[in-house]
Parts: sequence; C-alpha cells; structure tokens
Amino acid sequence: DINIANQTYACFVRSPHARAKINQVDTTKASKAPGVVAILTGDDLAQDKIGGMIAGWKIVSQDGKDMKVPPHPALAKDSVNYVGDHVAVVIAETLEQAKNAAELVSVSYKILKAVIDTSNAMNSEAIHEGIDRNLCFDFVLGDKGKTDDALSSADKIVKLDLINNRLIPNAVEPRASIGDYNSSSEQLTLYTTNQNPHLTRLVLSAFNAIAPEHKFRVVAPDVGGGFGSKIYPYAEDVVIAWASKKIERPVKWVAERSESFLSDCHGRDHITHVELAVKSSGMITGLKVDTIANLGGYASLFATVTPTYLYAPLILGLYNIPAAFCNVKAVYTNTAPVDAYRGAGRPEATFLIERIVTEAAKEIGMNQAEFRKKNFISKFPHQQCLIHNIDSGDYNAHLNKALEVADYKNFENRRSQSAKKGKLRGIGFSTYIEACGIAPSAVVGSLGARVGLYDAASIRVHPTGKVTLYVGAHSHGQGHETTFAQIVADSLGIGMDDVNVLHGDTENVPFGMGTYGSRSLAVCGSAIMKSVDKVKEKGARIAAHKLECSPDDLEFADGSWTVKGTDKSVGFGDVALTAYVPHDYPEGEEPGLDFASFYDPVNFTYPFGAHICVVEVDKDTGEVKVVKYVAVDDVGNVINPMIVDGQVHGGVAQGIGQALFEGAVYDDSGQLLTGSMLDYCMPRADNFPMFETDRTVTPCPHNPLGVKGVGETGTIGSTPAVVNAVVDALSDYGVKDLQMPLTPERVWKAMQNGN
Ligand code: MCN
Repeated sequence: DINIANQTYACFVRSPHARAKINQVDTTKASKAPGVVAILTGDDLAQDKIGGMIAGWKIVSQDGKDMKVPPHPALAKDSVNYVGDHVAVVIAETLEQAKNAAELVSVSYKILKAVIDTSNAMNSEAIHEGIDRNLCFDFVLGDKGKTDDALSSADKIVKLDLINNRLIPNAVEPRASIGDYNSSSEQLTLYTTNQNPHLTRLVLSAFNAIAPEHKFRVVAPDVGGGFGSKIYPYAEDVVIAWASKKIERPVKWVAERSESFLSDCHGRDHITHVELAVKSSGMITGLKVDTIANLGGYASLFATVTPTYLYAPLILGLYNIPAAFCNVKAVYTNTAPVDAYRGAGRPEATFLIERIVTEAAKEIGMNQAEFRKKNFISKFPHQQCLIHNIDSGDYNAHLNKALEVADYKNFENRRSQSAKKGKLRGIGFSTYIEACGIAPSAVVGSLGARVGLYDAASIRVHPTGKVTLYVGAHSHGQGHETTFAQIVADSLGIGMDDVNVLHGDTENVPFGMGTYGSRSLAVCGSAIMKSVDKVKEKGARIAAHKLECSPDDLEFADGSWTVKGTDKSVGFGDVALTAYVPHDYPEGEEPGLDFASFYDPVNFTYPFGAHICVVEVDKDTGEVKVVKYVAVDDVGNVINPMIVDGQVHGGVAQGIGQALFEGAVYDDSGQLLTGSMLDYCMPRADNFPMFETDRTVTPCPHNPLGVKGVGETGTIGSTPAVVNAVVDALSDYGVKDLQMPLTPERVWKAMQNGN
C-alpha cells in the first residue's frame, strides 16, 4: 500500500520453461511501447557487477568437500532453471504499461529436458555445469557403525518409505518491493515484505553490491504473513533496489498471486527411507534415515541448513535413542527453489519419527501411549546422540494431559459408534519436540552458518516515563507489539499503552537477526530484558540519590523504588524526568535513560507437546474429516495465552493442510499444475473442528523469561498426528504407506489395494 511520488512500476518477464538456454533477449519492440522507462536484463546486471543470490549456510559432504552451489544471477543470463525464473524486468509509468511491454520482450530459448522428479534427480542429466548427479551435498550425521549394530541386533526392524510433500506458502499478502533512490544524498531505501530487514540489507549490500550499508535503508513495515517464505531476500528485491538506483526514480513491484505460486520459495519436498531398531521389550535401540531433499533450481539463502542441521538432529524426537545415523542428499531439479517454510526441517523430522514410532508400536503390539512413554527421555539435561542437549522437559506429563483432554480411555466406544454410521474412526498421536531460537552464534558458525544468531533491543525511556522499544525481531502476525509491550510494562510497572514497539526499519532499530525459527521471544525478548535491567539499574541509582540512600537499600515494585522497610519512595516517571533534567543528580552519572542490548543465547529452547487427532474416514468415498484435535504444548512460561493459542491454531491448520489437502504438483515438463488457489487446495475453516488446546509449563532454564518458542509447534506436531489417525482408521485394510496429501482418491485407492 505504500506509494511514492514519481514512482514507476515493474513487471518481471519470467521463464515459461523449466529448463532452457537463453539464446537472446530482444527488447527492441518492448522498449518502444508506451510508457516504458527501462528494460533491464541479466546482461545489464552483469555489466553493473551486481552479485548473484547466495546460499547462506555452508554444508560439507561426507567426502569432506564443500557443497556445490551454481551461479544464481537475480536476472538469468545464460539459462533458466524453473518456470517463473526471472529473465528481465520492464519498468514503466503505469503497471498496465509495464505488463503490456513485458509481453513484447522476445526471448529466444533452447528448450532442454527438465529434471523434475526428486527421486530421479541423481540419475538425470546435470542441470548445472560442474554439478554431477545434480548433487548439492551428501550430508551425514551420527554414528553409522553403532546404528548398523543396533539394527542387526534388533528383535524387529520397522521400515517406512515416506514422501514429505512439497508445499507452497500462501501468506495473505504476496511479496512486494519498492526501491527508492535519492541521487543527491546517494541514499537507497528498499521497502520490502521481509522478515529480516537487517539481514536483507547486509546480503544486498555485502554480496549483491547494491549499495553500501550506511547509505542503504531497508524498511519492512506491516507484513501480512511470512511463514518463513519471507525470511530471505529474493531476486526481485535485488533487481528493484538496483533498478531504482539505475533510473533514479522509485520502482514498485507487487507480486500477483500466480507469481507467488511460481516464484516464492516452496517448502519441504523430501523422500525418505527410515528404519527403526526395536527390542521385543519395546525399547528403541537405533534409527537410520536416508533422505533425498529437493532444493529446486538453485540453492536459496537458507535452503541448505533446512534439510541438514534443522532436520537431522531432530529425527530422534523426544525419545532416548542410543544410536542414530542420518544421510541427506540434496539435489537440484528444475522446480521453484525450496527453502524454510513454517517449521523448516523440524516438521520433516517429526513426521518420520512419529510415523515410524506409531508403526513400531503397532508391529510389536504395544499401546501407542505406553510405547512412547517407555522410550521418552526422562532425565534432564539429556545429551542426545545427535547434537542436541535438551535442558528440560516432563514428557509423561503432557502426554497424560493430552490423553485426558482427548478422553482416550473411551475412544473404542466412539470407534464403534462411528462404525455404525459407516465411518472408520481413527486416532493418531504425535509427541514432538522442536528446537527453537537456533544458537549460540559460535556453535552455528562452526557448523557452517555465515551469520550470528543473537538479537537486539534498545529501550528509550522518554522524560515523561513513556517508552519506545526498538527491536531486531520482526512481527508479521505473531503479535510482538502486544507481547513485547507486555514484558516491558510488567517489568517497569507501567501501562502497556505506555510502551510503543517499533520494528522493521534498519534506520531506527538495532542490528537484529529478525524472525524465524520461533526465536523472537526467547532471543529478542531476552535482549529486551537486558535493556530493561539496565534501565532499572540506572533508575535505582537516580532514585537512591533522590531518596538519599544507597541503591542497595531500595526495592523496585509496581513502578516505584522504595527504601526497604519504609514508605519513602519515588516513581518511575519522576526518575525518568530527572534523567533528562539532571539538576539534582548523582555525581558522575550520565543524563538520559536509553539503553541497547544484544543477546546471544547459550542454547536452543526445546518446546514439546502431545497432539492427538481423531478422524472419521468415509468408507465409500475415502473422504477424511478431522473430528477432534487436541494439542497440549509446553512452551515454558507463557507471556500471552491468547497469542500462544492463536499461534498453535494457525500452525495446526497449516499442518493439517499438509496432511490432507496441500501439495505442489509439476508435470514432467516442469509446468506447475497447482499454480492457483483453484488447483492448490488450501485448508478452510470448515475443514477443522474446534481445536482443543492445553498446556504444561516447564520453564526454559537458560533465558531470563523462562520461555520457549511457540510459532511453529502447531505445524511440527500436527501433520503426523493426522496421518497416524487416518492409518489407524484404515487398520482393517492393512494400509501402512499412505502418502500426503491424503485426498479422498488416495485414501479410497489405498482401501481398495490394501496400501
Ligand atoms: N509467546 C508467548 N509465550 C511464549 C512463547 C511465545 O507469549 N512462551 C508469544 C511471543 O511473544 C510472540 C508469539 O507468541 O508474540 C510467537 O513467538 P515465538 O514463538 O517467539 O515466534 P516468533 O515471534 O519468532 O515467530 C516466528 C514463527 C515462525 S518461525 C513462523 S514461520 C510463523 C510463526 O511464527 N509465521 C507466522 N507464526 C506466524 N503467525 C502469523 N500470523 N504469520 C506468520 O507469518
């Protein structure tokens, strides 16, 4: 909705082919079209030495070699690698003129056979020069020898082949960018729908060489949803910022929904074989996982960490499994790039462990809840055999609570009642753990991250005692304006309305790492608390001066400093005013009440929960209806129960969407068949029952608020619960390998074929 005087409009010319060489881009006719201001191509970009898009996390393969990343210019120069790849940008006085002229850009392509299928990518022709077998990396984690021993000495090896379907994120608001260059001040401003304005500025400045950081402002104001798909800067951001500098006028681009389908990064897309070693006593002794992860046409910014460090360590779930080994082969195909999407790696891990644990319990004839409890981690801290050191938890408690809320003991009665109506009732469990607030910087650096993972907050107390809070995290639906104001107001004993929370503008907020991985409260919230503490410490010195005592004699409560054991006190507002009007003031103390803090966490936070889904499957049509959904989550201390519930609801809706409805489909030539809301089935409100949410509270021991993340728990916990429920409903049909989305057709066919 932002418009700038004298702005122009951009329309991208996109590749209609999944894989082709570009012979020529002819702009002659288009450049004569009415209203055209400029047409820019990959050659112009190269001439101006604008750097390509980067992969932000280096993964090393098991042979010790670095991952293979192809060049990814923001406008394709020699080749295109998916339908929707950017070839040129047309800039005109109006949007219509830009669109009309874009149709006149003539691109001559040599069409090549596209590589689409994830499972076959390694046996297909290389789509990028020098990248054999289309393999970006061949990553391993864990102890193969120990895991093989566990499998060979197991009483039972449970096996599953799973496909984690490709998803298309659909935020309410499509992406948009405006570049605004002021030639007299040489200042470039980029307004963009992004979850990390500082990261975007850093990448566009240091890697794409768009503008020096100190002359470059990135503003991401109210952004209508991101779900991970707006973490990373896109080619459009680079092109729009550069184009505005080039033509010295503002340039505006807003994605149409169909462009979003084609060119927003997609999520998930794994093919996995999993084996679980189990003793007849019910103890799990080993887990082996082989995954092929599809990266799409290029390696997007966080694409390489998602199927590795955000995935592989989490395959253990919340179980005490002594040996595990995970191999991930990441491949390029001629499809839209795949990157982080709500949950990023952790839903994929949870899906496989919760599916195989369910199968294992079934195969050895144990009750689902009892089998899980037998294998839960029970002592904390617990060093898992893959990376994570889990600091706290009480896993029986949340499962017990979920069983109670779901009225599990009477489930079989309800199953019989459903059967009388011709419906197959099933119940599915998912007891998940996730790792949020990826940290600390030094550790992630040693694992290949090219950024730090701290956050920052500064507090400006105004002379009247009102507060402006500037945060590095970004809110695009998570309600930070509410919860961050709450923690400041509670700590300083002032009203919530007295705190204004600002985010999303590199010009006024401190350098933070933005929002993803459900990190904002645990990491940025901790930076806020550090700044609050500094305000209170200095405030205490000023108050002590006013009350003629030592700061140690004071206690702070309800917005006032009081001399212990007396009724002598001074309020927060008085102290704030004194800090800015320092007439009667402690000697040597600086005026002002204004502090900034950075916080680099010592560990991840580990939320966990138990989700129970109950479905009814129509025997005749295969249609699945979710009739009950219970989510008992533990996100540590809760700052705002309504927002936490809202986050869980949204996540569960997306997770059920993956299980039952959503799935991107490309045809063999690489055309996206699910390129609109008509073809890509988003879940709707009437697909859901009322979600029943509850909580247990195990505070995080290492951050000042005792909080863990909640933003992704719903997507992580829900998907396997739904699939497990459907498989349970079909248990009489011997169905085991059921692939998502569980459309009526698929379910019906599985009932006919027994698989
Ligand atoms: N919160 C709380 N108590 C807790 C934990 C969190 O009150 N114990 C509050 C927080 O203060 C914040 C909200 O819950 O207001 C979510 O906090 P957190 O778990 O820290 O997650 P982030 O704010 O970092 O949000 C990121 C997360 C991710 S990774 C995706 S993807 C996602 C999500 O949040 N995208 C969303 N939720 C979304 N919700 C909306 N509406 N839109 C998106 O794009």
